Amino acid sequence: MDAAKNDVTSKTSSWEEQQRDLEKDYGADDIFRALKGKCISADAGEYEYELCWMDRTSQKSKKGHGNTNMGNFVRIDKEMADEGERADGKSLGKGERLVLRYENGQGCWNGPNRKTDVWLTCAEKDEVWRVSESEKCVYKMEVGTPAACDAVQEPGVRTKDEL
Ligand code: MAN
Repeated sequence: MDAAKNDVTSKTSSWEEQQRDLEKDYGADDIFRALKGKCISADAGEYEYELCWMDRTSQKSKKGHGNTNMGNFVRIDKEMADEGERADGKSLGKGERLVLRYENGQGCWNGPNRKTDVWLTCAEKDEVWRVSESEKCVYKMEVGTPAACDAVQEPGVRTKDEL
């Protein structure tokens, strides 16, 4: 009897977890659901920065000073990018872009909890292009990904409002 009860309890909680997951915003056509659980990273100076899709961003010290949470995924927004071209082609460019918000990361000494805006631009492969810290503990990641491609934004192709 107990075994049967335990089975019902665990199935109920797994069902509830899946219900909550279905209510999360995974973007148009649920495109980010496929990326959930995957991580990509980039080397920058003292740190290695990591983006785990729909999960968290983090900063790992190369000198072994540990791993700092830079925010947990909260929602998908859209914002206008207005950036010049770059020789390597890895620019946010101009036009509407998806921005993934990661908030409430590890507290910053004398400052806010760390947070990250992850700006996406259509590209052929998932790659963290650049990471910057605009103010203390407020980070911006620029990321290329096929998940941001649609009819108006194809890799390497200028859209009308970019011309
Ligand atoms: C660490 C890093 C930096 C941050 C400082 C704030 O060194 O997370 O990015 O600016 O802490 O004290």
